[in-house]
Amino acid sequence: MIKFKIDGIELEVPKGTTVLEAARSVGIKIPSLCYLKDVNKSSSCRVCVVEVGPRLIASCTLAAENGMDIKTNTAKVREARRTVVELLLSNHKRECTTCVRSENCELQALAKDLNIRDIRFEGEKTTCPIDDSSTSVVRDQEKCVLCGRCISTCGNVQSVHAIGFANRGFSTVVAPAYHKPLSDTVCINCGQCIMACPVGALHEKENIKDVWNAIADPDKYVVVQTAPAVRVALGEEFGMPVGSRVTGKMVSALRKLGFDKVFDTDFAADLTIMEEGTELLKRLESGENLPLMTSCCPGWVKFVEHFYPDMLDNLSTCKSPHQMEGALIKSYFAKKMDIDPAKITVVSIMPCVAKKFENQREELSSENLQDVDIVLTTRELAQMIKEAGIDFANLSDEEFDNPLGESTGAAVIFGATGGVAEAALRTVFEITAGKELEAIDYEVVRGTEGIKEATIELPNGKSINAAIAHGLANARKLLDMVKSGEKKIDFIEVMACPGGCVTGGGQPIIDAKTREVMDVKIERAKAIYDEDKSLPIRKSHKNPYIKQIYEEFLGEPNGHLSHELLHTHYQK
Ligand code: HC0
Ligand code: SF4
Ligand code: SF4
Repeated sequence: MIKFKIDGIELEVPKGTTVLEAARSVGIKIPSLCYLKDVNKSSSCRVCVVEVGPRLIASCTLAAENGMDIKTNTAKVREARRTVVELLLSNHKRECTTCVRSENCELQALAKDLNIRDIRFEGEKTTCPIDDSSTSVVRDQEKCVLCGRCISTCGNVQSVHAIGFANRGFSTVVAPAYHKPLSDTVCINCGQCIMACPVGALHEKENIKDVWNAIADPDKYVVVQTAPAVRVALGEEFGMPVGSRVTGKMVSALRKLGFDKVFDTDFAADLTIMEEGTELLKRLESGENLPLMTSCCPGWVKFVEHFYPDMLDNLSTCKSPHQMEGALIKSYFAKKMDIDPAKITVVSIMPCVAKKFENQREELSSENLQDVDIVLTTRELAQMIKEAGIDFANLSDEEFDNPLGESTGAAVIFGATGGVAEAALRTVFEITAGKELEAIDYEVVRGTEGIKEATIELPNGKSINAAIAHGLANARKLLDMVKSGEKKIDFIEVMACPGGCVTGGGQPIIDAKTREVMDVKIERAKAIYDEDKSLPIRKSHKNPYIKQIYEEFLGEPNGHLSHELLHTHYQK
């Protein structure tokens, strides 16, 4: 153990602890900007300087040593921090009142805390065109503070390396290789860089106006659907604690916004289990294209396309649930209601920015109509609710519309890593057993371990080796083990975002300080599993509307119409 002093307080910490971590552990507040727990330690911004003897040193990379006497609050420290932030602001596009991150900006908060009222330095400014080439992520280098948090996320957490530092000195910017537009790179659109960015330099491609226009158009029938993970995060945008469940209020808000029908992506998640479960049993039988890999995360699908094209046939042919839901809205529902499908606009509310890429893929349309027309993130929905002046916190609970709004607990858990696998196991196990099963909580596939494995013995004497990865660096490790023959796996679930969709790139942004004291993916996942427990039906094949849609319309899982509407194929 290391013994040392910070501001006169005697501390004992394990070797390797940084001064910043030690100080924060006893409630001493040291501001920082580039530091992001478990992701980025670069000491590039110098905001976290402390006094060590005669020197000022960045505390985020300074390991505590025996006998140190650290001072965090001297005139010299305060002045140094103020100078650093003023210099950052002197080369920052300061359009705070109209910035997408206004009031949720770590630079703005720093300037406020440090009482910066004017900027002593005015000089050259970085000029760089906005890169809005991507369907999902917009880059504005004139707001970038060069903290490197996005680069570390893309490289270390996702193992994608789509962006890095380019140029030198004052000309340094964050950019893809050869300054290519982001759309021309291996970027898989996960938006985890947005979640890491402390300022407004990275944000989602906004589609709010498109939705207002559709709602205002009398010729359009506008249907909305909501992803599993949105209901456990939307409340945070209205000051509610992380992990608040706001399903009923969300439905109520969507009706007030003017949508004609409010459906639930969870219905199609149940349907995915029927389709993908059947596909798994068939592949286990034939031994072809194993392991079966889930295909509901568009970030993951694109990752396979870029980095493991030889494994494309292993992906499930199922479209992702919100695409299935869109296809059914424009076929089954349109027919039931006698509405021309071309007049229907399907809007998906997703915790995800990759879904803004997915809905535009040619592989995901039926009869020349896009399954889903517009994708909004959880953040964009919150923005619309605020714009409409809806008092979200005081809304009463409302129910989804039917027939495409009824779902089970198995569908809700799709939002957390391991959820798709657990939902599939609940159904596959019971179908193979041919009888009702009580023990349906597969704890072994839950939790935040990067790679999880489970062998499930089926009642018919066969077994399934399942593996689950979240965060693409983990997925890469897993696939490499499968390819080398080190692991024999039958079923793989991957979600690109660490934690799964609960912490997707479209969710409310959690600042670095909060990320230090709380694991947001755990809190939101808890809410997801609580929602599952609260529902009367918790297995996809028990959803009465799923039974009905097969009887009335689809026929059987993996049948002809299912293949036409609900499945696709990704090609090299
Ligand atoms: Fe997900 Fe989904 S669970 S990808 O993570 O499968 O975005 O929440 O909507 O489509 O259902 C995201 C979340 C979904 C889909 C579902 C799946
Ligand atoms: Fe990297 Fe994901 Fe950001 Fe693309 S969206 S640059 S893959 S972190
Ligand atoms: Fe989108 Fe979920 Fe995949 Fe993240 S894990 S890219 S939020 S689908």
